[in-house]
Amino acid sequence: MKESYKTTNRREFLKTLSLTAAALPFAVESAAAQPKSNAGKKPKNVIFILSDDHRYDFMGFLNKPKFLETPNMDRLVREGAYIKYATVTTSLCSPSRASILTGQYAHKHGVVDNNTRVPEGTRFFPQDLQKAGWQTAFIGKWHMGHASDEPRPGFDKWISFRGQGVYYNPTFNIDGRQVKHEGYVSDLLTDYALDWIENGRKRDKPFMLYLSHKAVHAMFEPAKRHLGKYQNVQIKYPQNMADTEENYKGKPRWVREQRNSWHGVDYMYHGQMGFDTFYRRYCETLLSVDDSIGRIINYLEDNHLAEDTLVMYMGDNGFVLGEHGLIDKRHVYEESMRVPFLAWCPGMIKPGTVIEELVQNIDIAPTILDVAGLEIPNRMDGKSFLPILQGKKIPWRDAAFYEYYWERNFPQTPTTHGVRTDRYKYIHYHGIWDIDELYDLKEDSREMNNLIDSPEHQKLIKQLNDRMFDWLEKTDGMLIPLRRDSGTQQDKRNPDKIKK
Ligand SMILES: [Ca+2]
Repeated sequence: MKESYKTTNRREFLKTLSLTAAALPFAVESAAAQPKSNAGKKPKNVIFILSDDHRYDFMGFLNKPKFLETPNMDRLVREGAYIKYATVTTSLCSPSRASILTGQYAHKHGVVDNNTRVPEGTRFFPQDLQKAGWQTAFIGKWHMGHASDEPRPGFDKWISFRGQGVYYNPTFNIDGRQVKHEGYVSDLLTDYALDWIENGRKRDKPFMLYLSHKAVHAMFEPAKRHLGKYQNVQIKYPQNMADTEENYKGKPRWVREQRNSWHGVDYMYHGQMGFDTFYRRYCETLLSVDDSIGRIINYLEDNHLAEDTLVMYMGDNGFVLGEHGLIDKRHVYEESMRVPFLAWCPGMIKPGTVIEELVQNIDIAPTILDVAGLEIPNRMDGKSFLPILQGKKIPWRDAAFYEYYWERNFPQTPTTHGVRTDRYKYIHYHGIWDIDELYDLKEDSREMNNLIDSPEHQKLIKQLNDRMFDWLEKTDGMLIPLRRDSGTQQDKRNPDKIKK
């Protein structure tokens, strides 16, 4: 089953993309038909569009789920680059957002949970851009600390809201003023983004727009025009969702235990939502993000900015929809660690580019600074992938590292360290009496066959463990951070489902 699952997906993917085969990099015979290479050319401007909790494989062109349509994401893939194995260094909103803005691992920037405010003195890459004469705007969800929506350093224009915000009729902090709105948050943020590009910036300077959506975070509320669109679709449950001995053979105990928690399919958000509604609303809510991408790129084309502007679309972390009996993120399984990542710049990126390098969230800041022609500061852990977008081959990391710190108010996921190569993933837990994990992702993309006790993999496990601790030691990651109790307590088990 594992192989046929994989093969089908691959076939579906190729079938979908074959509609645009003329421009595809793996269609060798079409290589001669490519437009003249733009390698080395840099765009003048950058638009970074971030979504919240959008998982890597829920995009129309990947055909999973089959009913989901994301024509604008598909267009970015067709006309730009699909960064296939993009991952985050921590699969949680605030830590990942801080990693994007600083280019640093969570253990360096210190935002290790969703309640920690960014430490004073933290430097964000837009501050460097501003200093270099760029116009910068932050529009949307900041969510590093819940209490404040005040403007942060590095932005000429600031439109944001506190914490998670709301989907309908939000109040925004606009450059320090509280302004009430009527309407749907994704549409309003896109309105403001386009208005700033059109009217808000100084036109003689390059610009960087950071458009940060609330969607598609729980509790999902689609735009009215999308609500109910998928009401009658049949949902295909992941094969590894059922509570069977086979599904949990070789898995750590905490995984099965988490089924009956805020983040499990048996006690979803403490009984607030059933799985089918959850799945449908997630897909419907995502459509407003796709609409937003479409409006942005259409505007750029209509206003002759497309060739000069690099547009990147990314999710802040993945999301699990039933795999292993779980929902949400935090752990290091593929659905949580991987994120959607697309890049579009008709003046620079060859249409249909598929990038297989292990790009991570910490690479965004260095890449944007590279576009601006700035040196990458030593404080950043990431690396610019601008040359890769330009079609060049450069030395790149052969392993992506991962960390997640246990949270008192979400105690169901343990502190986790991980390392993912192009083939293997090693997972090492801390502070829990349980087993570690090793997966061969080429043979077992759903991470069901734990090889941690396999005799022929012991040498590899030792190597990956050494590499992981070398990484932690070299980057000052050997201390586990302790934070004061904070946040609401999503820490219950459903008493009806506890086995006596
Ligand atoms: Ca998130």
